[in-house]
Amino acid sequence: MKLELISFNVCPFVQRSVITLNHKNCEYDITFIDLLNPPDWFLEISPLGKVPVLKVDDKDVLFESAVINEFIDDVTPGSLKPSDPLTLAKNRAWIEYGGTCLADLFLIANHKDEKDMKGQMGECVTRLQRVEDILNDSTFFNGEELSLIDAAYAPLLIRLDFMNEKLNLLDWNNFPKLKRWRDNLLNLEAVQKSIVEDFKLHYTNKIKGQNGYLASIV
Ligand SMILES: N[C@@H](CCC(=O)N[C@@H](CS)C(=O)NCC(=O)O)C(=O)O
Repeated sequence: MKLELISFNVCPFVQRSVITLNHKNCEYDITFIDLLNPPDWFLEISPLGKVPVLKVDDKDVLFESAVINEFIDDVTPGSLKPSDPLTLAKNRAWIEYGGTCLADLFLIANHKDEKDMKGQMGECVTRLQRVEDILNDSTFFNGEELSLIDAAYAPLLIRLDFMNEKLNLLDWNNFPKLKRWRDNLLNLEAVQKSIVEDFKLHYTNKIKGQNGYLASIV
C-alpha cells in the first residue's frame, strides 16, 4: 500500500500522523505544502482545505488526523487502540478534546490584544488541568504501551514548551503528570523524528504570520 501524507511543516495534526506512521514503521512519502498559498491539486483533494491528508495508493484520500491514525493502525500489524470498547470510546473523546487544546494554542497567537491573548491562555490552562486530572501514573495514557491517544497529545505537549519559553503559559510544577507524559513521549524515537528540522524557527515564523499580539514578542 502506497501512503503519501500531505503536510504543513508545523501542523500539530500532521505530526500526530507522522508519529503513528513512524511508530508503526510504515514506509510513506511526505509532501509539504504552504498553507498560506495552497496548490490547486491540494484544494481539489482536501474537502476542508486542511492538512493532514493521507493519499492511499494514489487514488483514495483520507482527512482528519484521528481518522487517518486509526486507518494507519488498522492496516499495519499490532494495535495502538485499546481493545475494550469503553476505553476506546473514552480515548477517542479525549483525542477530540486534545484538538481543542491545540486550537487554544492557535488562538493565543491570533489575538491582536494582549488582554484577549491572556484570556485565551487562561482557558488553555484550565483545559489542560482537566487532562492532568484524568492522567494516572503510567508511562503513557493507557499504561506502559503507546496508544493512538499518546500520538495525538505529543504535538500539544511539545508546543507547550515552546509557548512557555515565550509566554510562561503554564508552570510544569503544577502539571506533574502532564510533564512526565511529555518526557516519556519525547524519549521515543517516533516522536523525536516527527519534529521537523528548525521547528522553533518555523513555528516562530508561523506565529509572526498570524500577526497577533504574540507576534510582537516572539
Ligand atoms: N480536525 C483536523 C484539524 C486539522 C487542521 O486544523 N489543520 C490546520 C493546520 S495545523 C489546517 O490545515 N488549517 C488550514 C485551514 O484551516 O484553512 C484534524 O485533526 O486533522
